[in-house]
Amino acid sequence: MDLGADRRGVDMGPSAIRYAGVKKRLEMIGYEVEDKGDLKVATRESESIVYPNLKYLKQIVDVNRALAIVVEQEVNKGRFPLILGGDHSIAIGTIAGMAKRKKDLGVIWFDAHGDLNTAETTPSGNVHGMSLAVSLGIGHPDLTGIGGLDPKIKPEHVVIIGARELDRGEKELIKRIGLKVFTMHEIDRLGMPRVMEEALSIVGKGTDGMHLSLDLDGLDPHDAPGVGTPVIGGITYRESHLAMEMIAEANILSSAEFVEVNPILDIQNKTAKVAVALMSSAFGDKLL
Ligand code: Z70
Ligand code: MN
Ligand code: MN
Ligand code: MN
Repeated sequence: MDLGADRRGVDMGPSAIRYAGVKKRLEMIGYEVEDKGDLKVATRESESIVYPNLKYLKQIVDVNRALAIVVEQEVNKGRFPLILGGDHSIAIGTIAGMAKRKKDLGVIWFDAHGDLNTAETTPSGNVHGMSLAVSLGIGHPDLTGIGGLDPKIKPEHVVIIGARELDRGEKELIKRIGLKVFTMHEIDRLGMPRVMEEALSIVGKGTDGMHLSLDLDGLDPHDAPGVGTPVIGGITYRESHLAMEMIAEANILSSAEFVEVNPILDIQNKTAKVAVALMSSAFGDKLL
């Protein structure tokens, strides 16, 4: 889906990730992989914007309702949901589906952005900049109501890693609800090993599972050029791998999504290949 973002092309992200060999790579580590195919998403050209501060609200709600249902179904079968994006608005459906089974879901939100806007604070009207707020129960009721009325996650179980472009309203919300954010400043200062130790201790405390929501723009554009909103000064390829390896070691991951891969802006599918490499580390692949 790309209805949650301005730049076109992230709707092709899942194809690029498949083409980069995600299924083979996960099978090589020893997993049984079933590709459920794509969700049905409205075509932008056949739709129109009704609310400029919540662009394509209805279409995004429809996709996320369907996603929440399939995620819940797969978890009920004992499977691990791995979601490929697509713009980051799909986190709303993933987390809503997981919340049906996990009352205290921990979340690592790996991103250059906070995705903590609402219709009132958004500078763009793009729902991909609102998905974490929505999952916390803050936002338009059509979005926060997907998969039930209660907030899907609690602020004390969430960490953001890699933030370097937060809007004013997002900063205010972070302070108001006491959200833990490891900005690039903390990563520079403490180093990725300490950041991940602290992050994993937060998302592992009083929780019954953990979701990884990884926006490829959390990485530096040098390593991940194929994203809709590149922001310089990001997490390196090596630091990201270490983060994924530490997640694998913690052994608490219960779902994951890799989003915002934009093949139109990419260089020879590099960003999709990076996504696949990071997935293999998160799923326990070792160098030796
Ligand atoms: C900005 C907004 C955003 C991703 C850009 C940008 C949000 N804060 N999220 N790319 N993944 O429009 O709300
Ligand atoms: Mn994002
Ligand atoms: Mn982002
Ligand atoms: Mn708890």
